[in-house]
Amino acid sequence: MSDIDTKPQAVERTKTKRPPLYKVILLNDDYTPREFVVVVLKAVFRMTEEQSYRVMMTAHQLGACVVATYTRDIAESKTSEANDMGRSAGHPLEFSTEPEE
Ligand code: TYC
Repeated sequence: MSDIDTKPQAVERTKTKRPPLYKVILLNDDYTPREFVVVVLKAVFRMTEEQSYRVMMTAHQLGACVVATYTRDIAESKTSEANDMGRSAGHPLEFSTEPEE
């Protein structure tokens, strides 16, 4: 028998870490028409009429609502796209992005 140690000396692992996620939050205001908020949610976040209406009403009643979570780039670009739609139409509609806990 030879003295050579043939046991594997280390287990090699490839760890694929999930990227941190960011929430997109819809904030309530007193002026943007409800229907417009629904239009933006459907267009930018690909939600159905029912999902959009529910998210809009939650923000309307509670002050804010998490729309969805994405990787940072996507959360930020959807937030600007949605804010641009509000601004272009002359509404104070506001979305913001924050890291998920
Ligand atoms: N509060 C608005 C109104 O009564 C509607 C609205 C809902 C605006 C949700 C923003 O995130 C919002 N016209």
